[in-house]
Amino acid sequence: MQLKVLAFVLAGGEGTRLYPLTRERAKPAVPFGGKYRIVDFVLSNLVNSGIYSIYVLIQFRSQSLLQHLSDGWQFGGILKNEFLVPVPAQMRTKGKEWYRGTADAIHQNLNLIEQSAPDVVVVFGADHIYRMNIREMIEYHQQKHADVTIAALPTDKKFAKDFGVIEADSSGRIMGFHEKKADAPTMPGDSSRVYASMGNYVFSTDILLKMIEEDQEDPASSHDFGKDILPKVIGQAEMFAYNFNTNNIPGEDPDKSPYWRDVGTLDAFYEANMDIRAISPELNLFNRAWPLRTASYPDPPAKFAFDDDNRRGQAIDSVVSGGCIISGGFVRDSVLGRHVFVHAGCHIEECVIFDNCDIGRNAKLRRCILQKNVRIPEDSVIGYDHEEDKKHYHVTESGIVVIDGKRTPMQLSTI
Ligand code: ADQ
Repeated sequence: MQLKVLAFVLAGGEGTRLYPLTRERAKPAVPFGGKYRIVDFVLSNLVNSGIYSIYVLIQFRSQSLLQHLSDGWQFGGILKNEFLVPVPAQMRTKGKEWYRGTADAIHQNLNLIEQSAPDVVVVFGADHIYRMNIREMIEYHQQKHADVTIAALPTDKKFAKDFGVIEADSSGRIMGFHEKKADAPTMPGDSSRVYASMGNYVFSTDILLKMIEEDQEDPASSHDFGKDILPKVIGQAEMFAYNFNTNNIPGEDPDKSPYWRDVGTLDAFYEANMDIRAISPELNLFNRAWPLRTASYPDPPAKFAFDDDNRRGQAIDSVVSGGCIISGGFVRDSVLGRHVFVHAGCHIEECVIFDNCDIGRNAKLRRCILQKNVRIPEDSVIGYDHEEDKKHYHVTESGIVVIDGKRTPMQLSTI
């Protein structure tokens, strides 16, 4: 395959349903799985697939995301075809507006496509937890002589209202696209499932440019791929669905369905974190042939110690990041970010803990998400009595307690 590929990562989503995790940061910058951020999944998928020409389109509350990209991802500079550049809205529209929708985000950056003249443009969201060999999707796009290829996944029909639903024939040819409609058609021969768009697209460049320009002329359009463009171009372009279940990742069991989660809600976010902690986890981060890349921090390795009363510090079925100290506390079924200190006598069960938290002696925590820099006082009990928890914290429908922390203090130059 000798194709020039340009990637756009749509990282401008507000992520309102993940509030309060998104109060200070865009959804792609939300920490995940200990030391990672959500955006690391799509970026690793691109880089592991050999795609190094990447623009990341950013918008809402982008400082934390920018910091993360500069800490870990801004490679390039030596080879011209290797770059990862964050791009805020360019105000190229007549009204000089922010990105009005996903297609407008591409429109405002058409110059980047024109000046690099790629054969194909891949436009991927930044909001999902998944591993995908994007090279296979591009090969499929070529084999089908497609203009547009959409990654798709058979999904329970009750989720039709949350996704773009694709109608395709047995060859994968797309006959219809229904954005977030509860009554969207189910899959042929399977009335329990719909074929959901993953919001990841491969476009042949000429068609993308034409579609985007035409959409800009439409005063009724909200300039979104799913809402406006894809339903409109059915029949006018060669469109194919790429079945994500056929995707193969080097080093993974080919008989196992690939992992993909939309972590749009706090409960879904929590469950996806839980998927990495077991001894044989649903989402395995230990595949060295397909590493999940992220910023590298100079953290010391995690440490486990006896406390003064000779109690063991231990963590079972858990993920523990660099810089953590478990001193005589017990951690089970949890995901610990960087530099978490678990003091003597603590009992932590089924928790997701972001960086720099400190859990005071003898505290008991169950089914909690702790944001960065949380200090839990000694002897606290959280996650056992939701009526009490609700007085102090955000508690989700399924009973996950979300605890807010303080902002990370920045070290300034002193002169
Ligand atoms: P949604 O889940 O509603 O549907 P959307 O809010 O459009 O997704 O966000 C798609 C991606 O674009 C996300 O990665 C988001 O961060 C980013 N984004 C959103 N607005 C942006 C903007 N103005 N500028 C830059 N980036 C922006 C979409 C599709 C559905 C599909 C689901 C799969 O429309 O058809 O089923 O994704 O989750």
